[in-house]
Amino acid sequence: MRWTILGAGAIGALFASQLKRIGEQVTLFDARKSQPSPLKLTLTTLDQQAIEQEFVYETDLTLPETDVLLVTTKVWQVIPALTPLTGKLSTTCTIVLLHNGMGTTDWVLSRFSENPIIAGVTSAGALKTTKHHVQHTGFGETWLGPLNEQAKQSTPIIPTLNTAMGHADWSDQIKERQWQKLVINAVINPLTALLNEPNGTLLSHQSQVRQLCEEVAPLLAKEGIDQTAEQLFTTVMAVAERTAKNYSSMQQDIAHQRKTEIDFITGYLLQKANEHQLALPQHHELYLKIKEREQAFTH
Ligand code: KPL
Repeated sequence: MRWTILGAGAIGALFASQLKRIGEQVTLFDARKSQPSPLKLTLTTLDQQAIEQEFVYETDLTLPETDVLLVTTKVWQVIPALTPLTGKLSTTCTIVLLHNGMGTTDWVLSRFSENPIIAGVTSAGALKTTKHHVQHTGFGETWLGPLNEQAKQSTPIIPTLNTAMGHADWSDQIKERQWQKLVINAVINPLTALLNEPNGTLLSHQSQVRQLCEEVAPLLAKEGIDQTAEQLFTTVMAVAERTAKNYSSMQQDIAHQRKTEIDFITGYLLQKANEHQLALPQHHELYLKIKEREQAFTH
């Protein structure tokens, strides 16, 4: 299959490298670049092999050579990055949304109404140490679910991703998995960013983690997601433990004075809570604190 990766951050670079490693045709896309030179990238695999590869940039907005467009940008870049492709992208191209946060799907479904659209959630671990090096830091599962009728035919994607990443499968509960990941990110990311600590620090902040899970559980119930506060707490703590030495993406964004994904993580939770007339005061407080930090360097 022919893949184009939109957003060569840690996860995008990992998927690009792992797909190329198994012989897939992989290009990168960045609408802001006109004729960029190929990107040299070294992948360090889970078994510590170093694999050097070179990726060319696709610049034709129809992506004529692409079967699957994998969107791995920061969530706030999704709409600006896809906008130049609207009305141009070949309608046979499958779009896979594999980013943190929620709140982009309605826009993508309406602008690319003829394309197969898939939502994905991955727990694969990746670290981009430089522009030219990505490390596969942890095995993770990748779950995909169709967001429209056309996407139900896109099955060849699964075995290919499964071979490349060690796991990929269809999920008929993709909405539940997206919400679960949203809660993981809404708890781990702002807390670790504000504490300026790796994820494992939350093992000694369990009561705050529990309170945040208890506060958000009624919202998930309103959204039809069958997850108790206790289940959410167990899931969040398991991720914090499994990724104890890793720094969350929001900790890294704040530490490097970059815009964070808070609007599409906690901001999305607050917006949904508002629609259901629920209050999330502790999540709101985290939101305000991150916005305050972010505004200190984005203005
Ligand atoms: O997805 C993550 C992130 O950092 O954005 C977690 C799961 C918290 C791992 O660090």
